[in-house]
Amino acid sequence: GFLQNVISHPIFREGKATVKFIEEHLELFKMPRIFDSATKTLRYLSDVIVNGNPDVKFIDKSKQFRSPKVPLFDKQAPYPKGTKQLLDEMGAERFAKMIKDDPKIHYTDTTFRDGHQSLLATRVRTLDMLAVAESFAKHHPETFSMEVWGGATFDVCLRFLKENPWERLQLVREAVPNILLQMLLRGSNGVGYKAYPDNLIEKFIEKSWETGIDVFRIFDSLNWVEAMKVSIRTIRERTNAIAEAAICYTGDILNPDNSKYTLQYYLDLARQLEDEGAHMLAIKDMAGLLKPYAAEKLVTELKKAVDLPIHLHTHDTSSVQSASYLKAIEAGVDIVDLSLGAMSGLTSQPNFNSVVAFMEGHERERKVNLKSLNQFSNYWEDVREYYYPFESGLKAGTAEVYEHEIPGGQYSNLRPQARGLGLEDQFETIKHNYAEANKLFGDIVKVTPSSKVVGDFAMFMTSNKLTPEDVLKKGNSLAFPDSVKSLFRGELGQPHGGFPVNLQQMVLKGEQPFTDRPNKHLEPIDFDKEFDEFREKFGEHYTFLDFLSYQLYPKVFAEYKSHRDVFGNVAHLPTLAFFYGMQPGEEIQFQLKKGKTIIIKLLYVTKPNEDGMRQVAFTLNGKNRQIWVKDQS
Ligand code: 3PY
Ligand code: ZN
Repeated sequence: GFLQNVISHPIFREGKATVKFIEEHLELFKMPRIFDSATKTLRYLSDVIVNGNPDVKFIDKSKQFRSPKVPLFDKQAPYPKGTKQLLDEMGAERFAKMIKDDPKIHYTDTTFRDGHQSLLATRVRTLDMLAVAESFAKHHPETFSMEVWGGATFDVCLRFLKENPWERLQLVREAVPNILLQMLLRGSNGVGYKAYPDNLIEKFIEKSWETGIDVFRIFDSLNWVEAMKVSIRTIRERTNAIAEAAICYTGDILNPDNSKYTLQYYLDLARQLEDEGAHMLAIKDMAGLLKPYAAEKLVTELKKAVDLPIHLHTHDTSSVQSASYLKAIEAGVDIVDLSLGAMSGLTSQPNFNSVVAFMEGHERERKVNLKSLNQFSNYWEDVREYYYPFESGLKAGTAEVYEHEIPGGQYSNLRPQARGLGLEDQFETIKHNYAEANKLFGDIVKVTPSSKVVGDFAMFMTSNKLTPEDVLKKGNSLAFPDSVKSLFRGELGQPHGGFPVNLQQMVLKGEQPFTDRPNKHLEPIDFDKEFDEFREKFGEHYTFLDFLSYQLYPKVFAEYKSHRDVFGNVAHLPTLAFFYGMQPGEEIQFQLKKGKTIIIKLLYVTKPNEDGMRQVAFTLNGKNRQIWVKDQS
C-alpha cells in the first residue's frame, strides 16, 4: 500500500524526509482517488460523530425515523413527453401563447425549492430530491414545471450543505428530462443579496440555462423594473428559455386606505414588464397577503391589461390561500404554484394534493392521479422528519401576517436568526418591529433582499429597545446596520414613491445616494483573466461554474472549498449521517460515485486522550479504518 511505499523509501528510512521529499516524490503519495475520497468521507463522519454538524443546534435523541418509500416506477420505460418537449419544439413565444389558450389549469410543483426554503430553512439535500425525481417525472408528466433552483438554494447549498448547486441542477435535469425546470432569479441581485455587475448576471443566466433551467422567474425586491431589464433581455437574446417577470404583491388592493400599492399600480407594472419582453407574468405573493377577493380582482384586471399567461405564487401563512387560488382560477389564472402535501401549508405553498382534489369536476380541471400524488406526499412526510432541527416552530396559520407582512421564506429563518442574537423570547416584539421598520422605510416591497434589510432593522430596534419615535429622534447619532445604509444608498434600487427623505439623511449622514442602477457603477468582470486567477488560487479542476459560484459568494465559496479539501464531496452521504453522524454498530451504504457503492460501519469511539484526541473506528467495505479527531467540546 501507499504507506509501505513511503516508509520503505531510503530517504524516509534515513529520517531525511521533509516537505521537499513529498514534493519531489509525489508518485509515492498518489492514492487511488476512490480510496482518497472514502478516507475524506470517514474524516467527515468522524468529525460529525465527535463534534456534531455545526449547522445542527440541537439533537433530539428520542427521534424515530421511518424509511421513506419512493413510489414505484419503471426504470427501463422511456419518460413520457411533457412541457419540456413542447417548449423545445415550439420556442418560448408560441409555447406561452399555447399556455394562455389552454383552458385547463396548470400546476407548478415547488417542493424542491420554495417548499423547503419556506418550511425547512432551505436545507433539503440533493440526494433526497434525486431519490424521487425520476419517479415523479414518470408519474406526473402533466406538471407544468418544477421549481428546483435559485432563491436561497444556491447560497444554502454552498454555505450549509457543502454541496455544489450546479451539480444539483445537472442531476435534477438528468432525472427530469420531460418537465420544465424553473428557478427564482432576484433580477440584478442574481441569487444573492446585493447588486452584481451586469455581465455577471448575463453569464449566470446563460450558464443556468445551459445547465438545465427552462423558466426564469425574475423579480426585483422593490418592484423596480429598471433592475429587471438586463435579465429579461438576456433570457430573450441568449437562451430559448421563458422569461417570466414577476410583480411582487404587497399590501391589499381591496383596502380603501391603501393609496400606495393599488390595483392601478400593479396593472402599470405588468404592462411595463410586457413591454420589456416578458413571455409570462408572475404574481409573486411572497408573504401570502393576496386574499381571495383581491386575487379575483387582480387576476381579472391583469387578464385585460396584458396578453401574457399569468402564473400565481403564494404562501399559505394565513392558511386561507387555497381559497385565493380557487378565486384566481375562476378569474382565469393560467398556472398556480403548489407544494406536495407534506411539504405544503403555513409558510410554504398551498397543498398540491388538496387543490387537485378540490378541482375534480371543475370545468378547468387538469387530470392528475391523486393516489400517486399522495404517495409522493408520503415520501416527503418521512423525509421531512430528517430535517426537524430546521422546522420554524409555526404550528398554525396566522392572520398576523397581514400586519407584519413577513415573506414565507424569511419567516422560517427569522426565529433561528433571533435565537442567534439571543432574542428568541422577544419574537413577538421582532414581528411587531418588522412592521414598524417597514413603516419607517416608507412601506416598501419586502422580499429578498429588501426583506432582509427590514428584518435586520427589526432586530436592531429590538436589541436596542428602540421605538420608531426613538429612531427618528436619535437617528443622527445612531449607527445603522450596514444593510440599512446600503438600502438607503440606493444599492438595492429605488422604491416606489422614493425613500423617506428625513430618515435617509439620518442614515447616510451626508453621503450621496445613487438614484440610478447600482449595477451601472460596478466594473464588468474580465472573465478570461479572473477565471485564470481563480484556477490558480483554487486548483485546475475547478470549473467555470465554480468560478461563477465564487463570483457570487467569494467567502462562502472559499469555505466550501476548504471543507471539500478536507472532507471530500459530502453530498453522497445519507441525510441522517450527514446531520447527526452514526451510532456504534450502525451501518450505512451509499454511492460514493456512480456505480461505486461503499458500506461503512461505525465500531466504536474512544474517550479523549490527554491531547483531547478521540479515535473513531469503522469498517469500510469490511476493512478496519481508524480516524483520530480532536474533541472540540
Ligand atoms: C427568494 O428570493 O429566495 C424568495 O423566495 C423570495 O420570495
Ligand atoms: Zn415564495
